[in-house]
Amino acid sequence: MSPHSNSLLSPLQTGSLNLTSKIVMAPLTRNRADHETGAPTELNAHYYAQRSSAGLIISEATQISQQGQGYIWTPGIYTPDQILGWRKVTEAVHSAGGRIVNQLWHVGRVSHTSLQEGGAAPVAPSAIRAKAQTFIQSGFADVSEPRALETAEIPGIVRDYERAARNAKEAGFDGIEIHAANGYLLDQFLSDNANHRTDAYGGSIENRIRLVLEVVEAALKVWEPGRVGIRISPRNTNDALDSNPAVLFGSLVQAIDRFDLAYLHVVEAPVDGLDYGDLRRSFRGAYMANGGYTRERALEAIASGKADLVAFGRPFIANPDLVERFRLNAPLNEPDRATFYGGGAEGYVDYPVLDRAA
Ligand code: 8OZ
Repeated sequence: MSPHSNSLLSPLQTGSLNLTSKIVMAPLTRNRADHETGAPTELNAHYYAQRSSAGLIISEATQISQQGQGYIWTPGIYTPDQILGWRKVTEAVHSAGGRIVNQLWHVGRVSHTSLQEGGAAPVAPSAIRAKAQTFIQSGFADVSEPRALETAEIPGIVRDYERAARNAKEAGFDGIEIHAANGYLLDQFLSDNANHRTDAYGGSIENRIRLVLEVVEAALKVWEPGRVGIRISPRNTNDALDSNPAVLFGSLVQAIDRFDLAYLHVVEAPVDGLDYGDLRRSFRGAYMANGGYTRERALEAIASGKADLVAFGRPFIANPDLVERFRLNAPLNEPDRATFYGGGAEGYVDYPVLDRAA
């Protein structure tokens, strides 16, 4: 990694990504893609462009295939329409001086038959239903009973990631982030409560991390490593839980380090026996911290060297000019939960920026 100053607001080059500050817009599911095609729209382009002063924008989680979709109205990156839609987004962000990477997503068992082709069962490492909910056309619903992937199907999933990575490049993104967090497919393979497989993808830690490593390798067929990041969440949501997350995630990060990726993005919820400083020290690329950070905590994390980058989610929903507000230590708008998921412009592109005259 290139020399980096220890100030939140100063630039950072990591890999081939030149970031104007260490303030990152976290991936945020907003369920406002075109309802027919799953393609991003002009409205989505406007929303991202409004936030282009972020040091880096990570796109909302984007399914790599229809099978990888788990919520209604999330965008995809597997059809020509979707590539064109994302091109509007990347062009709008670049014209406004920003950078944006595409978060590649397969939800695995966190899905519902109503979102799957032909009403099929969602796929998972093992046929174990998650104690989790999703939202579908009719509102919140329990996730459906999944079926276990055949060993012979796994190369096809890896190819879906590779195709998505290639599509993201065609769509004009600056890079990609592999979503291996929050209880979705890759996290399900990692976690021993969700992965009961007896083939080369289950059992030992070496086997459970295999799919993530194959997906990284697939991404690197398309992208240089300095434009690829990965997100993990040792304390899982969506019911993917491992019996020994400290050892599992320690091993995973050590294994990933050899790829020279641009960054490791970590949802830092407390986990027994896991020291996030240890994870950070076993990774040579930039360490991106995420999880309820405030301006104060972020300044401290960067100044003390605990993190190289800090990702903010909800503050970016409500404050398109979050970087400017942090610079001035100005007050923040409060996000409105009622408009987080689905809907249109309201609660999406209508949060005010600071009045500079004031
Ligand atoms: C909130 C609602 C739906 C999906 C994640 C992609 O947790 C998500 C997500 C968040 O990573």
